Amino acid sequence: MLNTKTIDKYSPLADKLYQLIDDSGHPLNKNWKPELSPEAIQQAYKDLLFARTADLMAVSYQRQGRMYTYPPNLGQEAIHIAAGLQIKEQDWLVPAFRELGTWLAKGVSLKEVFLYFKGHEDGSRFENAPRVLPVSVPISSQLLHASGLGYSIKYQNEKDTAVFAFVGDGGTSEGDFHEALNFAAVWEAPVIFVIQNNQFAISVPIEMQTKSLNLAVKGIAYGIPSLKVDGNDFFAIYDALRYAREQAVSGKGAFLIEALTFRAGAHTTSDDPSKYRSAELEEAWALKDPLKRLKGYMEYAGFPLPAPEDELIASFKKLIDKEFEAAENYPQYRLDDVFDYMYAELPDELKRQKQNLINAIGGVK
Ligand SMILES: Cc1ncc(C[n+]2csc(CCOP(=O)(O)OP(=O)(O)O)c2C)c(N)n1
Ligand SMILES: [Mg+2]
Repeated sequence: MLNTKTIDKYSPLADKLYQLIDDSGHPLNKNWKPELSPEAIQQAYKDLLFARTADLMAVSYQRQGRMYTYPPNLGQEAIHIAAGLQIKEQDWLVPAFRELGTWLAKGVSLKEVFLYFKGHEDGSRFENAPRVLPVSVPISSQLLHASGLGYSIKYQNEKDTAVFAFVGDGGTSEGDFHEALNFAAVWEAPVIFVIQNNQFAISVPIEMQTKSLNLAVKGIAYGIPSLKVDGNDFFAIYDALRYAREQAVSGKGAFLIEALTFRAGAHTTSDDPSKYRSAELEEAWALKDPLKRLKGYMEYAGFPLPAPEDELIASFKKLIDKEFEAAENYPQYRLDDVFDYMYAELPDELKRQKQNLINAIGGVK
């Protein structure tokens, strides 16, 4: 378990990686015991399996032409489930776009996720998920929002509240990343920056993204305590996020986690990774799959699976199909509704453009 004494052993400046279990799920230190109860670990396994099943089905809906696009989460889900367990109701979730399990834990419905990827504005209007920002498509721009939220939490003296902000490895090359880190550091804002280093930004490999030793050192440069963690090790990432949140809410300010992982699927459903990475690399990372490792630990510790995996998947598929049907049966958006959200009172020029559109499409549709 990380604490103020042990954290020094994992300095990013020495390129240390925080890990608790090996690739087969066995503890690296035989005396280690997880903080979570056997029941909580079984639940985490179910949540991970559910998120994975929903993610695979989303890809399949898109392939059937029923959704415009989708960014697969396959291989990165331990980070999302661990963050879902650490994020509290009063905390803010500032997503990138590839952290489905955390959205679900915060109360976003699959119907809303599917609506978003079907291009519907209401997919960003979460009915039962307070304090979740919508996806901000320009990479890293969400981190500025996160630092602003962190500043406001501090300014308003909100207790026991933090911001969980996600970004990818590619996002660390954007100016917004650096501005957000600097601002959060200077104002000691309670923001937990989670970099999902899945080693690719579409086709750009991490070696072409940065000359830095790792991504966690970028936090050190701004005076933010930072840690590089095995993001496919559910227990390590869970513990790191617990420590990060404790630091943030105790007034110590921002924390940065580089979660090392691998995007096992395509960048989005419009991408073909076989064009830019080898089958050998994919096979090597399949051995570190987070679900496989979590199950490996459960087997090692003698916890049974809550039910046979194929039965769980079959029951999840029914629920997921229902959510997708709800998204498909949702009322169509009006084509002129792009004009509706920016201004309380539409400026004359936009009124003219709106009328032109209505004329062109033959009335409001
Ligand atoms: C400012 C900006 N530039 C380019 C894009 C197009 N784009 C979308 S995702 C992406 C790669 C992001 O890579 P990374 O940050 O590593 O996240 P990952 O997709 O691997 O989760 C790019 C270049 C964008 N959305 N915004
Ligand atoms: Mg990436």
